[in-house]
Amino acid sequence: PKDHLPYRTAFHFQPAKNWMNDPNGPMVYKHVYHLFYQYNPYGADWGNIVWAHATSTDLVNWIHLKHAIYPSAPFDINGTWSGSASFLKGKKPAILYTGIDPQRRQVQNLAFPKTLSDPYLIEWTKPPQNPLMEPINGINSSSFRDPTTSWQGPDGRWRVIIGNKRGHRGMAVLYRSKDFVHWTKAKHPLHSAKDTGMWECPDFYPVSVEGENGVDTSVISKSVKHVLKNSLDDTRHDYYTIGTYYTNKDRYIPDAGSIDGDAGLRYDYGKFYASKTFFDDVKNRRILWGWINESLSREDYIKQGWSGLQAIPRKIWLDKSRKQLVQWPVVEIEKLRVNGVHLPRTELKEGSVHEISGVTASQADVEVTFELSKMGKIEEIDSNGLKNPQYLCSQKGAAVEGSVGPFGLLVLASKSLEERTAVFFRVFKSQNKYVVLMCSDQSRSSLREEPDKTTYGTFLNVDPLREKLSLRSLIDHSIVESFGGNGKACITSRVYPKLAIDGGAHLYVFNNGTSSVMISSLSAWSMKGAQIKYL
Ligand code: DQQ
Repeated sequence: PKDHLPYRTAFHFQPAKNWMNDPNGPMVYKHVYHLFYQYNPYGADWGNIVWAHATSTDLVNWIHLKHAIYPSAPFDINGTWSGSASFLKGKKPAILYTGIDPQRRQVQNLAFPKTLSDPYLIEWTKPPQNPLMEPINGINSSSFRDPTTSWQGPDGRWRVIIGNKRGHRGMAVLYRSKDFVHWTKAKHPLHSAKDTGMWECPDFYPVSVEGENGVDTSVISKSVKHVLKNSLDDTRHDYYTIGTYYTNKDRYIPDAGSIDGDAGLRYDYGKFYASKTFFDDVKNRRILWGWINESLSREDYIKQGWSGLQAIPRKIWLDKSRKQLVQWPVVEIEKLRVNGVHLPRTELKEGSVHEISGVTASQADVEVTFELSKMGKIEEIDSNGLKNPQYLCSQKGAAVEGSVGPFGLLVLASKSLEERTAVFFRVFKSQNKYVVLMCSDQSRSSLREEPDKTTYGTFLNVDPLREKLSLRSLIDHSIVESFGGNGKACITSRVYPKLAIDGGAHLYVFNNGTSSVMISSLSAWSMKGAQIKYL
């Protein structure tokens, strides 16, 4: 019951209480989806980390099982940190994870399911050969963690990368193995980049150059490109590049224009960290899980007794341009939709705010598409303005009138709009080209002073004259996950309203620009809660 806890979510993945961070070892085994996660059994702050475990048959409703991996031997006695699952011959799952040893060194360990016939994989064992990889030969023992899903090269040998840094150079250290137990460090990392700091939770996988289907992690062919994602400890965001994996040299090289580090592309321009993908061979798609932390002080989340949730799992694939990825909430989440409200084609006049009634605004899914056929005068920006979209969004928030935009949604809004989170677009012109800015403005999300209300933003690679501008927001009490341009840009925010909770929450579509815009379609649904069971 969430009566005394208005910020608990209804359809996002979260444990009953306490601290949760990184998603670990996601996989599908015998048609059952598994999610493990970094968890503190004793409190709502980080510490005492074990691998908690839950399973699902639809990625929506979950059964929480007992902890799968926890400190039990010298090689992990001080913590069982992040890692990934791989499938060995005969579809046998194997987990590589980081253990913290008695000297507090980071080492890599292996765990196997005890009973392969059990689709829930409840019991795990650790082979006596652990640790399999140790921080020796110049590897810094406090920057050596988070093994990826392994892949097999054309020679049949296994490869895995481990996050690392040397000085301030971020690195993906490469290891190879014939039997998954004995691992040898390769001379060169798979990839590295200067001035990026520690690479946490790397993820390396192929994406098909055509269509939205996913491919298995070991697939190497002319019809795939590769993605390397790193979670940068320095900025706490997940960045990725798109490039080519050269198997002859075991090197990954980002495409020209695909930049390493914090000038590069992000999965999400709000909160989203330590993410990990897996290949779902049941539905032939690649799915992305990511951790979303609180925007509260440590004191406040300890007080509320829980901290952190997982984003709705997203299907992820390569955009037609081959220059960026596209993400979309897994289709299964749509089965929670009830009582749909559909707006006919409507002109959204300058300065208008239109309430979308009939949905539970604190727990909703909204999709809206705008058309900008007649654009009048457009705000100009120079190349400086193009450098920092988040800053631009904070300067030109929803309350700042523009010409084309701001227009979009006011979510988790109170009746008189003292509280609202604004997710919107604003169109600019720069050197005779249209530029679409997408923002999530939390500055007025709560009358409470304490939560962090930073505004987020990014540019959206859509031509607003030729294409419609679409926005989808998944709203779940204290989280808003927004997808612009059919998933070309994602922004996730955490908000803690005082008035706009439960029945006090409202949903609006607004236009604070001097040009009118056309809503070509708008649909909103109330969302049922997911079913969560505890074994
Ligand atoms: N969280 C884990 C580490 C990882 C970090 C520890 C990223 O393995 O580097 O809980 O959030």
